[in-house]
Amino acid sequence: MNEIFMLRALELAMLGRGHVSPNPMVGCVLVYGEEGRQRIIGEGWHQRYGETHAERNAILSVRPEDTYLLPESTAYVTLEPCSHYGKQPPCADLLMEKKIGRVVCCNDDPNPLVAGQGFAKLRAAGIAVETGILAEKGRELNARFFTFFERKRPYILLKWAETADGFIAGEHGRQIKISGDLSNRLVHRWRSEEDAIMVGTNTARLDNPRLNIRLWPTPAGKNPTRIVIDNQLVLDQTISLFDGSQPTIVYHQNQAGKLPERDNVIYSFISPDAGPFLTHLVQDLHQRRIQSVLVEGGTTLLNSFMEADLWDEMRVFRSQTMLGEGRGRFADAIKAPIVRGNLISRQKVGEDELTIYKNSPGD
Ligand code: AOF
Ligand code: ZN
Repeated sequence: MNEIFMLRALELAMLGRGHVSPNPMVGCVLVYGEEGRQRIIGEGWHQRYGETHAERNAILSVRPEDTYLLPESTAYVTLEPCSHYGKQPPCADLLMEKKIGRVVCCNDDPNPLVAGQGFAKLRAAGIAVETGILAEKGRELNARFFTFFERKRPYILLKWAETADGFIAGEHGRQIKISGDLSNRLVHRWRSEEDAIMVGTNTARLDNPRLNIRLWPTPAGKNPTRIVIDNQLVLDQTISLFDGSQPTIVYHQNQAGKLPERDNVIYSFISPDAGPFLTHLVQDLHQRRIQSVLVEGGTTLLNSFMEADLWDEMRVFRSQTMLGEGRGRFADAIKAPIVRGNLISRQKVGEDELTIYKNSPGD
């Protein structure tokens, strides 16, 4: 067993980022021969939601004159081969049909449609299976997919930009330019990688955001679903979020509210008597099969996610600009949330500093 091949499979899997959700990113490398004189005879990855899986793409890439080598080859797959008929036929069956010699994986598939049955099928066919290789890397790669199935909620990323003196907005929430152009472009890239983007009522009203990916246009880039919380249904119907250009979900608690009919806008009621609002909201997102949410503010919403301990990752831009230290006419400026979690990375993005933190259960 050679970890270098699994690293290669992980690298291939990543090529699917932003294109395969709600499926996982999966890579597969087919390696022929004994330790010391191995060679790759096929490679593939899951490229697009609904299309062929990694294993099939790897098998398809093998040159016809090499296919006889498969029984003496190992398939390095980042995730347990599937055992069910979904949009694609089962990969476990394909590997059996091709008489692959051995299968090595990072992780078991948490999807209940598979969950161990892929490995069981392979073993029953006499194929040697090893799992748990570079398991942490595999889980990190598909953190959204694993969180969705294991915690029954989307992976939650909190993002904001703050001034050097710790403000997120001007007086009474007035929008101020904080992060630079490069950071803003990076945020649009992040949006293209997540299933949904969320803002609270004040941000929707004061900033009138479009929450699209206009600064990261890629042919395949999909605009995420927009989510806004409008508890009492007070938002003006002319704001950009209601322009029908992207699917938009409005969460509210106003039973008596009259819901406007709008293209591409769904209203979802959460009963004020139901218990913790955010817990219900993330459960509802789970039911809608949304695997990840980028929460873009404002402070109240970001803080509520932190207080409910419903978050997985924090991405914070700190600019070099100073707002004025909360004095004088800035006395009513809005303080940025306090960061918490484990420091993962810190880097420069243009003139800004980007710091990423992750939440780890129990700390
Ligand atoms: C694999 N290899 O490359 C992927 C797998 O609807 P389908 O047929 O595309 O199946 C989707 C499910 O299959 C997905 O939820 C996950 O459990 C598994 N994805 N499995 O063997 C792959 N993408
Ligand atoms: Zn499959």
